[in-house]
Amino acid sequence: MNKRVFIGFLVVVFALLAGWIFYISSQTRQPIPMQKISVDWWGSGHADVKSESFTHWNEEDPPQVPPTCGKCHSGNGFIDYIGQDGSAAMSVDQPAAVESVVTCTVCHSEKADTLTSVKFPSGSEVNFNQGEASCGACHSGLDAGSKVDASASGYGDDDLVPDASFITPHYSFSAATWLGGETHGGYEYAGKTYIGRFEHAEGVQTCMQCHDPHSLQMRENPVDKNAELCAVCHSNVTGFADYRNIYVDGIDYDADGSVEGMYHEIEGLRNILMQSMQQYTKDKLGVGIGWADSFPYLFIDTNQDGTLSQEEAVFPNAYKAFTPRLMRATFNYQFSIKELAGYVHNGKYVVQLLYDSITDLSTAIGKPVAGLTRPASDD
Ligand code: HEC
Ligand code: HEC
Ligand code: HEC
Ligand code: HEC
Ligand code: HEC
Ligand SMILES: [Ca+2]
Ligand SMILES: [Ca+2]
Ligand SMILES: [Ca+2]
Repeated sequence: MNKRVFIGFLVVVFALLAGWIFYISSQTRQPIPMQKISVDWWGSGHADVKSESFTHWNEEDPPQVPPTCGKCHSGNGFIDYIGQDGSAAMSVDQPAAVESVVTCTVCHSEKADTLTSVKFPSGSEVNFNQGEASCGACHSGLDAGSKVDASASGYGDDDLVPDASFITPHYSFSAATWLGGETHGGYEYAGKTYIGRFEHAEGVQTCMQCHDPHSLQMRENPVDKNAELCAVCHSNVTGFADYRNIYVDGIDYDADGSVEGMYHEIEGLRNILMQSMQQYTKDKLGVGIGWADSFPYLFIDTNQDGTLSQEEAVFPNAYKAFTPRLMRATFNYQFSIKELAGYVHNGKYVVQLLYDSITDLSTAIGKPVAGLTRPASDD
């Protein structure tokens, strides 16, 4: 091989190598530095050891999270639930530790990696992508709307159910909202059809496409790192505060005369539902009702002035006069509140539930609410 040919050969090899390195580095995503992951996680609610979610049982004797609550309120309990501790899978077999947060090993283990389906309180089982089934397992809610029928069966719609209490879906049941009529998280009325999972749009269709699993915040915009994730499609969005003003179809669901963001349409319907509930309890049961953001949420509006004073919103004044019709409505009312992101996860499903509860109450109080719109189920 003469010198010239050899140099030519080297040039070709070098070019191929450079090309290959360029190709590889453009293909493989840089791994996220461990330090960033830790910092992100520490800043999230999953790491908040002082939150009510992880300290609620601290005063019990002994301080333990009971098995029915342990799956979601103790990292240690979740590890038991998936059987990573050697115990039976899909059941919490022992009381779990308090102040045990959602640590790295809750989501990163052999059993967590192979978890691909989630059982919902309605009994429905739904397949999830790898890594997202854990989100679904803890953000599924505790009771589905069907619990109302189970508790009130045998009573007429407007009969008082003895010893009844407020049946609620629990908190942050985002996966149940997202899946809508596929998992029947809300109280779904007989003869009505409900929107299933919120397909939304390409790139924002699953938990992990929107949420960073460590910070839990919204991911970066794949097109423009300086813009919001949502701004790719919702051009009015420059920050979190604008999410509430997003609407697409331009429908005035709550008939207040203006087309507003999905968040505000839901809020409007919820206010109408509260007025209907107040009218219903006053007319049919002779008692006032109101909602306040403290357990158990529904209280007697003693002086029936339509609002709850501080003296009225106290535990001993909890609302207890439930009929099956009122249980259905109050379940959906709570469903629209205790998942703060329902308007993003599946707004139209929430609108359907509120609309149907308003309609159900109006047949009893004989006062139809005009102009409201129920989203179609076939979108
Ligand atoms: C072991 C149960 C469990 C798992 C698994 C879990 N979460 Fe959570 N999550 C919780 C609890 C409990 C809270 C409330 C924490 C608090 O109050 O500080 C929460 C809070 C949140 C919040 C509210 C934001 C915040 O910072 O508090 C978001 C968003 C969230 N989780 C998303 C997810 C996603 C996405 C996944 C899957 C990658 C997931 N969660 C997996 C139990 C869980
Ligand atoms: C399927 C998962 C799941 C189960 C099971 C579960 N919870 Fe929760 N719970 C949650 C999530 C998620 C939150 C987080 C709310 C938040 O973001 O602060 C929560 C919040 C709470 C809170 C705090 C409410 C507040 O206002 O901050 C209490 C109290 C609570 N749960 C009690 C219980 C009890 C008691 C049980 C057992 C009977 C139970 N939970 C079972 C998921 C669950
Ligand atoms: C709530 C569940 C959850 C918790 C808690 C969690 N992770 Fe993750 N983690 C995930 C999921 C899901 C992915 C895959 C993310 C994806 O596909 O982008 C992931 C990805 C990763 C990756 C790969 C990142 C990359 O380059 O794409 C590392 C490393 C990691 N996690 C480490 C940790 C550490 C360390 C902690 C604790 C500080 C932790 N995780 C806590 C769910 C979790
Ligand atoms: C389209 C993007 C998107 C998808 C997909 C998505 N989320 Fe969210 N999620 C959000 C936004 C935005 C918020 C905050 C909204 C707010 O607080 O106003 C949120 C809030 C939450 C919260 C806090 C709710 C509360 O009551 O405090 C939880 C928990 C959560 N998401 C879990 C999930 C889970 C689990 C999935 C998958 C089943 C999921 N999210 C899918 C965008 C998304
Ligand atoms: C890739 C485009 C795209 C991205 C990114 C996107 N969306 Fe959407 N969004 C849509 C489309 C399309 C619809 C209408 C879907 C439907 O009605 O079935 C929609 C509907 C909505 C709705 C319901 C509005 C209504 O009137 O029914 C809300 C709320 C919403 N998006 C919030 C968000 C948030 C918050 C983000 C960012 C975390 C986001 N979207 C990111 C395309 C997108
Ligand atoms: Ca177990
Ligand atoms: Ca409106
Ligand atoms: Ca009052």
